[in-house]
Amino acid sequence: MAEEEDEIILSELDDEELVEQMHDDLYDGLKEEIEEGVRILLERGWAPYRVLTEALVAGMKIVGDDFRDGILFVPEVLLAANAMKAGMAILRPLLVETGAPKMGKMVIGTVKGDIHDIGKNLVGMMMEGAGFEVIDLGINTEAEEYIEALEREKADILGMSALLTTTMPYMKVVIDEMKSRGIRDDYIVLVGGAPLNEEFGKAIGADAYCRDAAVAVETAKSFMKRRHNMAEA
Ligand code: B1M
Repeated sequence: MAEEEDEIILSELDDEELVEQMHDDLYDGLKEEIEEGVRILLERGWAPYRVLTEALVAGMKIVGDDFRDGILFVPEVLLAANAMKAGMAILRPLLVETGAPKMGKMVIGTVKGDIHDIGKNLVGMMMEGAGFEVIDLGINTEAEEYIEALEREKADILGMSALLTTTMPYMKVVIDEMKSRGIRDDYIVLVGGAPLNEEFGKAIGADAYCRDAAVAVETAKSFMKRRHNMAEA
């Protein structure tokens, strides 16, 4: 009886309480609760992007902070990541729904040695939502795989993601390989991931560092515009 009284009915919470509860549920890796929370917020008229940023990404930030501080460990973080992905899977079709003509094509992947893919997936979704075609190479991507996909797909943009300070230098390996093959300037190279910054992006020879998925979309759009203008001139 006492247990029943303690049970939280997500749909009975107001928006603020529900988002707070979702942060807790994400922290605890409760996949089904996250899926339910996402659905409730959507039913209440929340825009998919708002659900994504306020309920999921903000919740993951708390997980990340406690992981950094040694309060959470890999197994718990994996559960949280799975719950986050389940929420993202509901949002994905809504974010990518677009009748717009294709803006361009992007090849994206997390670099060699790195298995973090939530941020990369999010960027892919948002790019698709903005009308780009996205070829996702997944995690642990080698230079050769990026280059082969760029050429095969006749892509416009290369997107690379890295979440570890030990894997981010690999982005330079990829760009240097493109340079040595004389194809660097054929593509727009965008990089992102939590440990990067603008200075790093410049230092490795990328066209731009993108702080988050929304910035990646805006940056990609503006580079594509420039590209088209140059092609027309
Ligand atoms: Co990892 N991990 N992890 N981890 N993990 C971090 C990155 C860490 C910062 C945690 C910490 O200490 N606070 C730390 C790195 C420290 C460092 O390098 N200085 C760390 C570590 C150490 C590790 C392991 C080494 C732990 C271990 O085994 N001892 C290990 C590494 C494994 C490997 O890759 N070889 C590891 C493993 C894992 C899990 C498997 C448990 C899991 C990943 C699950 C998965 O992705 N499928 C995991 C997670 C979840 C994290 C944290 C908690 C969250 C990352 C995340 O998904 N964030 C992370 C802590 C943190 O980042 N604060 C951490 C949410 C996501 C939406 O944000 O990925 O930043 P983010 O993406 C953003 C932007 O960065 C940007 O846009 C996105 C959306 O706005 N962006 C791009 C990202 N990529 C882009 C590409 C672009 C543009 C923008 O291209 C154009």
